[in-house]
Amino acid sequence: MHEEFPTETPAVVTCGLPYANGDLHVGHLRTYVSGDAYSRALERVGQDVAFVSGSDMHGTPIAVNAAEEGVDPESFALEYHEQYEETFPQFNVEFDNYGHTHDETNTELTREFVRSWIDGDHVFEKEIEVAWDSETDQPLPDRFVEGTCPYCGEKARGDECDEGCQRHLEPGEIEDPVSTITGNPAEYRTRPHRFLRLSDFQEYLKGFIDRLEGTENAQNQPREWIEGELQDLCITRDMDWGIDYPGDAEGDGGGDGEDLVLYVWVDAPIEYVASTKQYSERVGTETYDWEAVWKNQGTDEHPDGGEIVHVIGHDIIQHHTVFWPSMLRGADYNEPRAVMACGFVNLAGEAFSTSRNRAVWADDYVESGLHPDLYRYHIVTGSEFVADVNFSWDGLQERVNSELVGNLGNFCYRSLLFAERNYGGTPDADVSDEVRDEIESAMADFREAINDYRVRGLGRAPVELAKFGNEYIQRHEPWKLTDDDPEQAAQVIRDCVQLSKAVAVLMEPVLPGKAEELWSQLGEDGSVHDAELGDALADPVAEFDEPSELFEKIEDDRVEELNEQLQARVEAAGDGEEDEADEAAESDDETGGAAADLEPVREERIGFEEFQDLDLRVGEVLAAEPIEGADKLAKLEVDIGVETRQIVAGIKQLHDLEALPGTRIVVVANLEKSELFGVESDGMLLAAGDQADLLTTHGDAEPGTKIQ
Ligand code: B3M
Ligand code: ZN
Repeated sequence: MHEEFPTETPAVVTCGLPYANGDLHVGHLRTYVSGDAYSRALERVGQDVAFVSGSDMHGTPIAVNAAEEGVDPESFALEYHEQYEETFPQFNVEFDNYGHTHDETNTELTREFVRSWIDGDHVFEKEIEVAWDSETDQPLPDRFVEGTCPYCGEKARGDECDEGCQRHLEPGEIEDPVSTITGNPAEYRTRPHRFLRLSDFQEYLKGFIDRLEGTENAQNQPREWIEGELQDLCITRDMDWGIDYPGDAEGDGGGDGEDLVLYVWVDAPIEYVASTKQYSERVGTETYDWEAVWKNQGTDEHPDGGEIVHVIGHDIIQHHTVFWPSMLRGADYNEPRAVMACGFVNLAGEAFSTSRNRAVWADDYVESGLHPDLYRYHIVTGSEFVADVNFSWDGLQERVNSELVGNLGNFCYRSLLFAERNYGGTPDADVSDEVRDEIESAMADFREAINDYRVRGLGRAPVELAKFGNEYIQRHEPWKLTDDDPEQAAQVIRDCVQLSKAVAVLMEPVLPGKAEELWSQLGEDGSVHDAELGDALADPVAEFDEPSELFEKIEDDRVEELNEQLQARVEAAGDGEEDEADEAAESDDETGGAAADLEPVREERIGFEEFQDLDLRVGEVLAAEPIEGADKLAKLEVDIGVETRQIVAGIKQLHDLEALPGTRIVVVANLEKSELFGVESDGMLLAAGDQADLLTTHGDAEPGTKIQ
């Protein structure tokens, strides 16, 4: 449906806005580094692109934390906002604009959006029951109340089921509500509120979700919500802190309370637009026109509008694929082209715990003196973007030492050193066909990673090319050729310099600082940030100076020290009770931050006989369909060689069911039959983790083959 990148129209890449309510840790930074890398990659292929975000200043996440510290929410949030502005560049995350939701641009634009919805008759007033603390006599919006999720039964916050099904909850929906202010059971009181009628957009959303690109989770998870009954979205809250509900042309102030502000999820995504607008205003609309990107029908020059790509954590998919497109549509703005939703980050195999100080804070990393690109590489290539990823100092060391020092850095250094010593730079010879083909194929991989929204692929491309380079040098042993066959030696080294140049261009998105160093070692003028992908094959500079090593090995004692530092801090924070408030502050809003625990391996061992009791078989999915009414379940027909089985599995939202037939899976064939949602399940498929990564076979074992 969409044209491949690069397109003629301008693009914008946005990152989920961090709530300005606490220090950032290396878990939070995943989305920002990934968004930064993706937007740099788009630039490399010649796409006109802006990269924007901003701090999320409103809502109860800020109000709760500010109240706790006894400061007003505005100065509280501004302080963190300023801190974030300093932190991002320390990780080479270079936004074209980084604003915040409380500034004038966003306040104005938000009001315009809401007025458009009112004018379009998409807003209505309704009296609803809201949670109330009778002791302090105040309303309890969102995080001021906790209770049980009515959909999955897990513990939930007032507006989100953060520990369970991740659904957004409307005011009044949470069960067994308890005030987080006093700990008392909350009461309900009737209050007038404003709603955006989402059902107006239901038909539109059905089409939208089919057009949407990005990661599979963002396309699959919302399908069911969009196809089911769409609940209207309450867009006001009984609070002081936020953007005032603007009312309509008749001067309707909204509700009967002066304290009615817009729900934080109204003004937060609008900051994507506001931040782009600020960028345009700064550089001039001839350079970058925000309206060409965002406004429906774009401009004369770009009648279809631009390419909008949102990079987020997977806990806020619903907001970006159901609410946000409706909000845009209702105000006559363009829809997102893609939503890229990443998994969480674990810390050394366990969840981050900010309350127990079990976190590597952004500042810790900066103070470690390790280059920011090393973190970027570790986090971007540590797993597929959609999956959870692990950060650990040991993991970082291992990846850096083997892949960056041992492979990429080593290849470039030995190539350029040999070239400089023997030829004073690039030898006079042509690139061989083999090397040209290899570089072209790396460029193709890079383009493919962009168009498939696979950020990891962007990090892998230069490393794979360097790996080829090392093999190529080993195979040709140019040091033996300089005397015997000088022409051949020059040819090989010419190839290696070309490969190094290509590596520099390809590594720029994920390793931008190091790419710049390599670029200058190659004697290139200007910045690699202005290079195009095609420069990978352009002639290298004839003369350059003696190179230095790009990367330094991380020594064991350094890692030990960093681990000890983390350990000492966790111990200092004590195992004591986590205080409630910290818990509320925790995992906030991580845009890809907090995570599920990795369970320790079970101590108790089983005998081989016990393992043999399991009849595990290779199966092939013949058909897969959703089970109506069930949130997560799908019904599969699976060929297990000896027969066809019907298996029920909780993968409905996690996989594109239509794409499953033909997939090899692993089935527990002798599990007792069971009934799920009234459907018989005869066997179980094996899958890893909460994203249900399906186990499959590496070779071509036939259905029915026993697994041993
Ligand atoms: N501030 C943080 C979160 O829920 C929230 C994101 C807003 S993006 C428009 O992850
Ligand atoms: Zn739930």
